[in-house]
Amino acid sequence: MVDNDIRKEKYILLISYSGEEKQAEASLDELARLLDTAGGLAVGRMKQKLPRPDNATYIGSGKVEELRMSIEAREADGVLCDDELSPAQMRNLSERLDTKVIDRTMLILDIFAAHAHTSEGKLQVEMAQLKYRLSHLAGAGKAMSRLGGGIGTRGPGESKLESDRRVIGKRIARLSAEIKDMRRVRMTTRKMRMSNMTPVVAIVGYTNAGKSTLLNLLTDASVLSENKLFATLDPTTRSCRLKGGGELLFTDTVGFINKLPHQLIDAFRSTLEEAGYADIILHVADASDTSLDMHMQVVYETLRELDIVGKPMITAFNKTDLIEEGLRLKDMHADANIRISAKTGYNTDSLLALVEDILQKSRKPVEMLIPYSEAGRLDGLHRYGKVIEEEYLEEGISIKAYVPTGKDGIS
Ligand SMILES: Nc1nc2c(ncn2[C@@H]2O[C@H](COP(=O)(O)OP(=O)(O)OP(=O)(O)O)[C@@H](O)[C@H]2O)c(=O)[nH]1
Ligand SMILES: [Mg+2]
Repeated sequence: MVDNDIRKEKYILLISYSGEEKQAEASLDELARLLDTAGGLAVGRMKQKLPRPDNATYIGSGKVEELRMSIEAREADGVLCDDELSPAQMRNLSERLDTKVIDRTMLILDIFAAHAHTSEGKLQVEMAQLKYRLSHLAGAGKAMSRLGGGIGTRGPGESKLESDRRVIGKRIARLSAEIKDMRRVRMTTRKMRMSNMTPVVAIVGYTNAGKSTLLNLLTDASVLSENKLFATLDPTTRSCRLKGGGELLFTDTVGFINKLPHQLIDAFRSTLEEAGYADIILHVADASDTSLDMHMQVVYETLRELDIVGKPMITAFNKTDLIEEGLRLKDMHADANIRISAKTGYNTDSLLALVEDILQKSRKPVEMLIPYSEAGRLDGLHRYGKVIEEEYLEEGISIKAYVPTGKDGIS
């Protein structure tokens, strides 16, 4: 069946905002792309400037009436709100409009449910959905039960929609235990990887910035990269051989987004655990995006929230094939900036050189004599550190090399 044959659910996008109108529009643009990723279609928009969203109906009463007429005129199946609604707002809006009402959080959870592939990813999403449901059980009654199906209701948690708080609570406890077990297994794998001492570069950035495209280019991986939000959820690590003979591991991670549902923070934490252990953070930013500055800010805020701080960082301004040459690009947060195009390969060799350079700066020089009986240690030094001089003497191998600062015990 081709895409056109499926009848897409139609939504009117809704936002109440207090800042600039331009920002509200950009947020709705992103919401429309999220909806597209989830298989729905935006058929209209409604904005209202308010000091704060209305407690009862998110937008003002008059606007609700306008919205009701708009839904009829456009034959929309529902309303999609740019912010997470309280149970009362959801119930009131849904009753007054007599239609399905969903919010940004439900939409993102829905996309995550559809895109999670690993068993841990699936459990994490189910957990986030259950937490959302739990926080919306009180008083939501009709609004939740009238959802019926479709966007906002997919995923492993679906059949439990009507379950009571206790059942959901029990399920959350079981999931936590299962996730904990999986975490233990992952720690062991990581320990093995750490002991092989190859430097790890974590690729982070806003969703759709081009992280997976860059990983594919640098390492011949075949991670799905597409013009959708949250194409990647589960981390992938691949190795890249450097021209000078060294090796780097690149980890592609889940993208960040503005107004990230707080229920998903735990899922992000575990997905980005790898980044916490990386030697260097490679921040990929989409230079062609008009919201570039705001997106970079979201990346830094999310990294802070996840405690990924204090690591050497490179910001790669990607998609420079789409922008004018003179455009000024600078990220003051990063140790180094570079312009690249993951699509055309522009400057990606320089990027690797820059990674090497920054890594080297975070390493300390050592001189040592390795006895021939321990010659195996040389292998680790070559892979993890950078050997500058290697001389075979009678009493052993004399080495001058760089080893990482903060990590001792080259073996
Ligand atoms: N023109 C241009 N397009 C690019 C470039 N890099 C990536 N893209 C496109 O941008 C879109 C998103 O790329 P992805 O690699 O999937 O982005 P991502 O950061 O992995 O996104 P998520 O996994 O969804 O967070 C795709 O359509 C890519 O083809 C680039 O340098 N130039
Ligand atoms: Mg990706």
